[in-house]
Amino acid sequence: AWKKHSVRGFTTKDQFEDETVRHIETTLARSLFNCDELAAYSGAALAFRDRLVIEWNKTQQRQTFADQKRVYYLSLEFLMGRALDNAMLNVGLKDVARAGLKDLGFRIEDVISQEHDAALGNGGLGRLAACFLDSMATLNYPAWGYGLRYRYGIFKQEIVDGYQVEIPDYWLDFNPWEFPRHDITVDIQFYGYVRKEKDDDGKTVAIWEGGEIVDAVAYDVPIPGYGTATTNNLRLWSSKASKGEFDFQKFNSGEYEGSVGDQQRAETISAVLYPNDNLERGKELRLKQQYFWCAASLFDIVRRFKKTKNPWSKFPDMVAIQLNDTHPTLAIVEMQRILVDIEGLDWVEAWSIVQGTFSYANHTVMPEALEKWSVPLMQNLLPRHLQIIYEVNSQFLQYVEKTFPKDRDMLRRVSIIEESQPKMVRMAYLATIGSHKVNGVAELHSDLIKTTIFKDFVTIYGPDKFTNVTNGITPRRWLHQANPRLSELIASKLGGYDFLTDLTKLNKLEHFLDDADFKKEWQEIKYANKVRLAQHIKDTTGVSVDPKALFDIQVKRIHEYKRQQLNILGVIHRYLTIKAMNPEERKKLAPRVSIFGGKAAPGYWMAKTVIHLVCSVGEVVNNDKDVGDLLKVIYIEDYNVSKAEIITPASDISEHISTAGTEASGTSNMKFVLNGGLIIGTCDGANIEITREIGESNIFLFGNLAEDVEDLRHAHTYGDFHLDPDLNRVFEAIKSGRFGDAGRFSALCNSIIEHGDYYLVSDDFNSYVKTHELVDEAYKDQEAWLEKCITSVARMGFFSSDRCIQEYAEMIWNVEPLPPKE
Ligand code: DL6
Repeated sequence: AWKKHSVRGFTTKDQFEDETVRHIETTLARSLFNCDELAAYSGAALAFRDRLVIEWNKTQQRQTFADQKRVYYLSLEFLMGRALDNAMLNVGLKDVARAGLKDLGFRIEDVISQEHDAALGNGGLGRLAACFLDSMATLNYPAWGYGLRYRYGIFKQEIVDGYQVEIPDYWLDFNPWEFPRHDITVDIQFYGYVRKEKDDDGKTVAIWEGGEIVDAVAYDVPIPGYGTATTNNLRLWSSKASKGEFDFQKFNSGEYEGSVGDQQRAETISAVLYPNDNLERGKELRLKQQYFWCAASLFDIVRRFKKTKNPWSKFPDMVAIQLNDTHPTLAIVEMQRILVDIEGLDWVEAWSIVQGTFSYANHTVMPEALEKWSVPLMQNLLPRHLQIIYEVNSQFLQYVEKTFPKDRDMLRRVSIIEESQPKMVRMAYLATIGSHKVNGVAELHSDLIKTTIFKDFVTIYGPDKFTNVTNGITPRRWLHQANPRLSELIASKLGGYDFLTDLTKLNKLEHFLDDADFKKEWQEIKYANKVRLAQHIKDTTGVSVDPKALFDIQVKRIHEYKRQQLNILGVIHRYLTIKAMNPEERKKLAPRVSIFGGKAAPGYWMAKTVIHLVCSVGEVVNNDKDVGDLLKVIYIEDYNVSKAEIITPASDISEHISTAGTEASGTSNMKFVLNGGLIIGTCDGANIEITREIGESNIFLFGNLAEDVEDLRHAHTYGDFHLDPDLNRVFEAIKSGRFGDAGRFSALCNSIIEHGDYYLVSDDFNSYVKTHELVDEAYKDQEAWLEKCITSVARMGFFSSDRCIQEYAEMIWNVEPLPPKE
């Protein structure tokens, strides 16, 4: 009887329209007479959601019955962006939807743009997690993501009078993509104390008691693969007061307000994403978030494993848990607690299961971003976990002492506990000790971690524990969805869209370098993308920019190490140079639009000053009639994933100019090149591998190398610092008040002039300016420029996140794909 009721998704335009209208009228209870774009979006999203759910259920069933190893990707951030367009493309029904929506009186682009970005991340780390989910589903890996369901994602940025203002991002008004699972609720304990007692066999057992309980409620989000029926699950946890805590005790005794207060306190745990990128603040609520999410996820994973009735020794054969940076490191400790305290395994056996299960990806070497938690804080919040950390540390140090008896200082250096005031738990060390593999995210970065933060660990464990997996991006979102015309043009030449699942196929594009029609169309597409961005700039800032000018773009989080300050100081240099040019010289110059975008962490004052400087320079330059279209300076507010989809395809050149050795990988560099833009960059992160793939003549590299950075910084601290003369001229202009009140920028200028220039702005300035001159020259020869762009796209195959996921699967997780049956 069940079979005849099986649900089928729509496949035709008429069925899509029926489904959309049905949802608008019934699920949303909206009359068709006042159906606006938002209602059309909601109806279409629900129609697509139904389709996803059908495959999602089948995928989950298949994975359960297959009883094979699964991977669990633990990430505190998933920067998903919009889901509808992605769902349409992945299930291959965008044309059906376009036609259906047109019938109903809507343009598909207007409908898609109604969706609020799911912005549960700060930047590269969270977006990487989103690309990985797409690749894992596309490659049919049995994989789950686990994260937190923040009520407020990354703040919305408004630029008011040239300053960043933060507005809360409440994104859950209407979110058709999640399914609350009120039946899947886990009790999470905090605080309390640990009691030791003897069990029946005389073994001492630890019992964690008291404290408070908060409920974790699961919300599931379907993740469709591209061109496959596999639809994986992203499970996000939301916090809620535990029923036992809330309902009766206080309420019945008349403490109504108190009980509501408890409820609010519990809900605070998953309320807001911490808005810091590459910066840790050590706040108790953040640690609470981390434990809440790790404990709920581990409970879920263990429960699923126990259903298989396999012995514990099989756990690492059935479960791979990937840590996205150190934020989920408590999962290691929680797993050991479950095995020893709850399941009664012997310590050593438990620890070997833990190490066999976990792997850790490091995403930064910068000291300010490395997580450390104060011991007293952890003692109070998670008393049993701290004991376990001490025990893990003690056994590890005993091993180190035995193996390296001559290096007495090594124990201090590698201890999980830093002997500071207060003592601190070094999470990167704990993650390394508790994992079987540790990887960096680009070659240079993976080499650097082996010679800096993990140097001693390479000595202790040998080099094989450490590996590299260079980051990648999903070509579905970052080419096909963001740049549909370019994707279509490529498909027309390569005989189909296979390149979207095997990006190395792009290399055939090099055969068309002499095809005049192809090149003309390529150029027209780039121009159309620039027109679209110019329109967005006009609509949002009121400034008109000429789409024929060279678009020079730097969009990413604002951070001193990413050096937006170098860029804007370079722009001022350009402005001063133009002002000093005669008309003949000016005629030779390619007009430029310098475009910036990105959010500053609310408490990061220097980053906010950089934003203010960009806006102040824009105010002067854009209103200088003498300069006209030769230079425009734009700040695009509220840079997010959906804006990136408009901005990325419109660049001629983009900037990836971090101080060498500071950017672990970068991923927007890959997105820009894949969309036919060239890049100016330092020898840092993935820029190096991009250069190797596309060829040195297709990239504009400049600046000092990572190996020289330490010496330069050292020299600066001993007074060996020379301010670049061109940079000095720029500072003089700022100090003269040419860009508004100079006082507002003095700290920024002085960080370079007087305080050691930690990010080597002055050391790299000359090389940066000269390289921009090469860019100007190269842009004049449009034919050669175009050839560089096409050649680069053709050689970007390596940077697909599919390649990256395959490397993780084979080298680190040891999981096999589980494709749907035909
Ligand atoms: O690996 C993804 C991304 C890299 O591309 C960036 O270079 C890197 O800065 C970023 N790292 C972080 C570290 N945050 N923490 N903790 O966001 O990861």
